[in-house]
Amino acid sequence: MIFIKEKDKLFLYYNFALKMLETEINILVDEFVFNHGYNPVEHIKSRIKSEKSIKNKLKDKGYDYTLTNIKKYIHDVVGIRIVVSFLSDVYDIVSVLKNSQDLIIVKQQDYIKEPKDTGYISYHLNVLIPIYLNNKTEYVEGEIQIRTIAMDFWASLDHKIEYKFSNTEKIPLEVYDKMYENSLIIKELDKKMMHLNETVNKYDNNNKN
Ligand code: 0O2
Repeated sequence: MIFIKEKDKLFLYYNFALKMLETEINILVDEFVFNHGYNPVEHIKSRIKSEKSIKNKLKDKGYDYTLTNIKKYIHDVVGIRIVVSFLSDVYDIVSVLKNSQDLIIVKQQDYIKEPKDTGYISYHLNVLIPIYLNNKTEYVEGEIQIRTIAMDFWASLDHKIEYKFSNTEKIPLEVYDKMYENSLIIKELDKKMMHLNETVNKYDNNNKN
């Protein structure tokens, strides 16, 4: 009974943190659009990690499903994904988030400079989000993933492939290798599209002068 009550409270706080983070990000992006006259964001997706997914992740890490372990070892119960157009937009958004007066950055992982062994490319920021309660402020951890549409395309399909194989079944090496190869194409494509965008911007500036 106590576990359920405490668990409800924990998830209530996670929900508050998600709302806070969504608002913070929307304001920061709107300010960026106002200052630069350009919106780098394609779409933003947010979620609270399901209990099933939390249980599985704790199990994979070798921990029991307890509230202490959720708080200690699961850093992405609160998760937001910001999908942007171009590679340079990722770093613009990262810099905007780092300048936030409310969020405290606790960890950053640049999987663009150093992709995961699977080929996964993305930028991750782990932050502490303040939630303003009746008589106190609590800080709740959340993960922000920032990636281009191309990286998102790869990661979404990778996720689908992963789900096709159960926990006991390993992804066949040939599938794994192909996905890794495809991630290299994604990386190259992102660079090409960014350079194309820079060329297009030059035309735009020439026409204005
Ligand atoms: P889901 O269902 O997307 O939430 P850490 O404890 O932080 O050291 P963790 O949590 O593995 O270890 O951290 P990391 O590296 O930040 O990865 C967390 C999330 O990144 C994953 O959450 C995925 O969303 C994404 N990710 C990481 N590697 C891959 C990959 O190879 N392919 C895909 N498609 N996504 C990846 P979850 O909980 O695994 O999944």
